[in-house]
Amino acid sequence: MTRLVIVSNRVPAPAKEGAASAGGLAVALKAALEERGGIWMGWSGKSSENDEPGPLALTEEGKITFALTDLTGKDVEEYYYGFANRVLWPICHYRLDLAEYGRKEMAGYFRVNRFFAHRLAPLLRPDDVVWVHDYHLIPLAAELRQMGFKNRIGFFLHIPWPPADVLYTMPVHEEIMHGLAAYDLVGFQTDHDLENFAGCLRREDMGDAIGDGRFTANDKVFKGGAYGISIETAAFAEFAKKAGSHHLVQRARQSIKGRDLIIGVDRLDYSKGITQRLDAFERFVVNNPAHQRNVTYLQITPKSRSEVPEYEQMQRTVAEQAGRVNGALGTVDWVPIRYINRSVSRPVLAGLYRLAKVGLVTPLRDGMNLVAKEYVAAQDPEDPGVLVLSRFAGAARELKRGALLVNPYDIEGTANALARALNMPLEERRERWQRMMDYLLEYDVSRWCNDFLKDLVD
Ligand code: GDG
Repeated sequence: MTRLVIVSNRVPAPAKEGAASAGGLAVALKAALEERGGIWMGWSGKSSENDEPGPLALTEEGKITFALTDLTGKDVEEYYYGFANRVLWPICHYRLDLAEYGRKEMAGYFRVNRFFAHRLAPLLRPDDVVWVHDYHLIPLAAELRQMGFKNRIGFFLHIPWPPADVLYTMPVHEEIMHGLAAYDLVGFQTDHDLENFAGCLRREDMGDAIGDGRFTANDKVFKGGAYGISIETAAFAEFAKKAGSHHLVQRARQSIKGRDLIIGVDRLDYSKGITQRLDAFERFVVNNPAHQRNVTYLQITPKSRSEVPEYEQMQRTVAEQAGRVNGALGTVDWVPIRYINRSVSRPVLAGLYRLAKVGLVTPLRDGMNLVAKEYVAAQDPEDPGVLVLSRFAGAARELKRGALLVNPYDIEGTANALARALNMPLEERRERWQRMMDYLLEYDVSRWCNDFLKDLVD
């Protein structure tokens, strides 16, 4: 079996608390590496003081070699914050109003990708299969090709892919499209993203879909497909069941006694629709006096990318909004919203999912959204909660037969869905949950990983 080489911006730390606690993606990719032997390369997360980052740091773990590189402060500023997170992230989430096109940042992005290619080159063997992850590293294959590498190279995009009208507002869209066309397989989360990609190829007569999952561009044929990422469903279900005895989960259960818990879990990011969701919860409480004082909404929101101005601003907006709603609707013995602006441990998170009657997952745009899948897997089969899910999450395409789908821009509609979820009879809850769970057990993260690698190698 050929070796596998994974390249991603960040590389996970070794798992300490067992499989499900590490996050499904890391577990699945490590298992694939363990099976075939291989390398996982990425940024160490550190920036070097000098202009020249030191040598690659290599660590062995079983049959896996982790290869980490530092970047310079300028690299991090331009490639990571500047282009990846202030251009590609907003553009791919349809937020062209938030994209900041700096020439320096664009150049930095391509420069760091070249740097990654040069760092990887001495480690690569001719028959290695390379799997590149996410928007930070789109030009990597083109750089490797330019250096003469003929290896199989695949790319998976974890975030959405926008339509041509949105993508083409970006000055370097051509380079980005050429970058994607340099891969042997380009994977997206959903068919919808794949269609958008084909539309982008067509728009400037660069290429087209030619059927059977194949595309042409630059006189070359390559494959493209939709591979919805998932979680370790069975392991996470077991993990959540056990998490019920965690002392913090018991304390949470005690503190909401007699009330229904609604849970929202998101990195603090404008794509997640947190402010619209708080509005919807407020509307729900106002419209449903019978539920007042009987419901608690818990929003867990770890900080994220605080160096980017839009995120820093949002941090204030969400905190103010939660405070305002609590001030307006709270009573001497009831706080409607509990807002936690930091990360909670994975066992506590799993236990809280299981406690909650409703999982409220309403991104404005999301590649997949693993929180939706984790919420479903964590439920008690005898008395499962209801998933209220945005139609703009990739997960909606897979879970639509069980979740209550909402348009997160429609505050009244989301408020109504909350009422419907909290009033849903047990039998309907069980049926809906079972449909979602059956799907998630079949299409778990190992399936995602194997399907992608099979298409890459075939
Ligand atoms: C990108 C795409 C795509 C969150 N808060 C805590 C915590 N989390 C964990 C969740 C979940 C993960 O973070 C978030 O994953 P999502 O998929 O929901 O969202 P992104 O971070 O935006 O991920 C997304 C994903 O890539 C994979 O391809 O689905 O669309 O945007 O696992 O549980 N974990 C802990 N404490 C927290 O407070 N322990």
